[in-house]
Amino acid sequence: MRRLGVQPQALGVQPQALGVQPQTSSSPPTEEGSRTELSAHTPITGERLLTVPASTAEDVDAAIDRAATAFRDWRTVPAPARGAVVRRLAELLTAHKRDLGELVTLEAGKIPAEAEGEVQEMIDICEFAVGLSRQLYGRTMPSERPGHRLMETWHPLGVVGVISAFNFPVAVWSWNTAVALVCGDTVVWKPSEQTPLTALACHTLLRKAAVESGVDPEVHQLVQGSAEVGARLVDDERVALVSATGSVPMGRTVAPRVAARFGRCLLELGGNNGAVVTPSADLELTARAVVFSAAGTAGQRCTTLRRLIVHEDVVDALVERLEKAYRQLRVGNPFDEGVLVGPLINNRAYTAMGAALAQAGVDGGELVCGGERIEGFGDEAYYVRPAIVRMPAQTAVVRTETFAPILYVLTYTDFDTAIALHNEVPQGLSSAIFTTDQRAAERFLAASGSDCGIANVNIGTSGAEIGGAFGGEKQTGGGRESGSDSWKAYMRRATNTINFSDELPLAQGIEFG
Ligand code: UN1
Repeated sequence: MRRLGVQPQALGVQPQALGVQPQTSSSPPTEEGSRTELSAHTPITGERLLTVPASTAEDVDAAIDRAATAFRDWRTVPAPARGAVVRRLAELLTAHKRDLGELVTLEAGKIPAEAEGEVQEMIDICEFAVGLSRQLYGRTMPSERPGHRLMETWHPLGVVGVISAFNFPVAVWSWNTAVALVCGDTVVWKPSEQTPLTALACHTLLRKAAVESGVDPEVHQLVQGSAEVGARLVDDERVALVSATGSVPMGRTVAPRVAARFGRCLLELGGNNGAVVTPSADLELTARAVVFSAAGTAGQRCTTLRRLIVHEDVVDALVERLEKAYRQLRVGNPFDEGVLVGPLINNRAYTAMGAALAQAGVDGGELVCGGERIEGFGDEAYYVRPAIVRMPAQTAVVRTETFAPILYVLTYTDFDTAIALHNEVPQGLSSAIFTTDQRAAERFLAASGSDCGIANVNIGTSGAEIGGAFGGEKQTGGGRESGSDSWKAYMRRATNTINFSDELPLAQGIEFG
């Protein structure tokens, strides 16, 4: 069993082994003002771990400049050769899986099994991207003109700005970066302020992979700091694509600013994921899936299950099972054996959870279990018992994403009402149905069913594999990352018409002169 000390080293976590060079004093002030520091904290105890320099405006500008310069050569490297650096990255991630997982636990507070799962997700997307590097297919279409060929080619886009969130501090970065690199783009990464060490470790491993593969390491840049640092990526014309993961309010700021300069945006914003449970559902399987999706990661996934819409015939039986399982969940220091739920990221998350539960009570909700803080980890460490609340209606608080482990249970009598309730939220990321009735499953997946980017059958809303496209509709922002053909967002398409005849026929049969 590993217990947390003040320093990550006390855990056996070796940031230096991963290339993380902590700073103990401020770097010198720059022309644009004094350099500020970014403190890495752990939500496990609320203690400060290490300090890293925050990027100044000048640093961000220089990073974008280096990425833009590196792009000029990188775009001409054959895609399979670009894949070599991603393949090497996968090897390094595999070699450092445990260390990286521990850093993720330390900074994001998720349990080691989930933290290592996140590192595995990085390895998986790297493997996907290596394969993709030989499959950036364009189409050939029949031309309407004799002696002509019509085709599409895909080209690298340029510099991709990646803005990522604390809760998946490494996987979401890798979805973007592995794919962007094989597509021939260069990357400037602005990670969450909460996870600077994890970011430094990944950045260092990628640059090492680049050097070992004979590639210019400037293809990847890291900038650290507050939202202001991200805003510089958003506003800079040299950044062709801004891929941002975070809250809906963040997306509302990013999208119009990128659009104003005709840049591209890929948004993965909030979710308020629901699951419908029909009378035919296997309740044992359903309960297990619900507990992982709703309470796992302390409810801090964008794919966390937040709304359970259950048929009136089975609602009592299911809630009873869930309550029993919730009461057995061990909440505590994620490094401790048997713990399944770690801390909330910070005081803000804790306060938001309390406010949501209070409002749910005002709305007539009945607390089944959970919601209480568990003391004894430090004043600045926020551990809560995951909560289940039975709601009489889908009130505003249920329609709002609260990034904490609250599961609202709603009841339905007819299937159309269940679908309507399910879709009656502004977000559209992930969804699920638990049923053994094929008709119900198909109706949920049909055009008039779930309106989300992810719709599952007999699987929870969280824990997607990298092979599929990941993202959602409505306020979730519409972007797709990770597998399938998401790579197209990282490239530009050219349509080419080639005339190999000695005539010059015009399209649409036009005669000109
Ligand atoms: C996120 O919470 O931003 O599907 C990403 C999942 C993970 C990714 C979550 N593979 O839950």
